[in-house]
Amino acid sequence: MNRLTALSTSVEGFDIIGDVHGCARTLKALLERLGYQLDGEVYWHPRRKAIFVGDILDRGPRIHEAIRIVRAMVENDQAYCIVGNHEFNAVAYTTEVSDPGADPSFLRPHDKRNNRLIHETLVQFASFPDEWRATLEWFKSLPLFLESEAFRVVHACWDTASVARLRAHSGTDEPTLGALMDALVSGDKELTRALDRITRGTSLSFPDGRYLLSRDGLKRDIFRTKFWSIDPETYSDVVFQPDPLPEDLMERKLNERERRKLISYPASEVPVFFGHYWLQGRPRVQRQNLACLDYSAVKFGRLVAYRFDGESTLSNDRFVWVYVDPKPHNS
Ligand SMILES: [Mn+2]
Repeated sequence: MNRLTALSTSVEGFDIIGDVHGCARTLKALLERLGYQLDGEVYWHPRRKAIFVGDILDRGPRIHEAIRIVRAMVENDQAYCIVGNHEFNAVAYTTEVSDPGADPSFLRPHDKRNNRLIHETLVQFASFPDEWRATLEWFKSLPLFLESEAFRVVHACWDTASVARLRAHSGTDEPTLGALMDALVSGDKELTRALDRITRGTSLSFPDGRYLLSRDGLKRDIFRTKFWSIDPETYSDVVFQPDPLPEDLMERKLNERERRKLISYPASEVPVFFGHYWLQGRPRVQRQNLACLDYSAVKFGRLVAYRFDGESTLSNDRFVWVYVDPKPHNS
């Protein structure tokens, strides 16, 4: 029996919380709205536990504080947190892969784009070097996904084959990021792909060598796809990324090879909760067994939770959220 199953029998339910990205003030407001109380440094609830879908850090104004809140809850058994692509990025950015004596090179290259993404996190931890080191170790101790008889939690995409691959490698049902690091450093492609799939989701290449210039000026030759469309036929049925596709590609039909690369989650399986997708608007389930909790908090959207009590059919009534204050420093 894994940790989550053991716990489900002793609590009334779980509050699953989307990508925080350093919006600590909003996180505190959401926890309070959900009935959590502060005892010393730890938020707790008499009958419920919180589950964070990852991406606590980067981008926002209060990254250091957000990590302190979540870590204190996890270490005091009031919450679980899984690894998002940003927790993995931070660990990879600080993990050397070069031979001793050579110029240091890192699992995640220190290029302009990657430097920019982690910059705010490093600035906020600059005065706390020991705590930053401990935080990276804590990230490695986090599970890559959670599963119980009633539900599953993953950052971007529940892909059965990738989950099986990660379990087989670690020899446990609930592998941590730390259990993969040696294999990732030695360049294990299959494992890298499995981790990428569950923390970033699926993507497709643009056809005919075409590419897209994103709003931040980067050239993209792939576009991110969502895993919850049923029988998708065209690119517009599967694209999710914030930059829209060129118009003439939107109605392009998916070919067989592209369809095979996509993943779809069966309607007969237990609910999956995830983050990652920068959704906007009023939170609602994607399907009766799929609920995304990322509503772009750090872009002044909403920080969202789903109050899960074990139901097999998810309901739009179970979402709770806090609007993020549009004044940039109040997030
Ligand atoms: Mn995110």
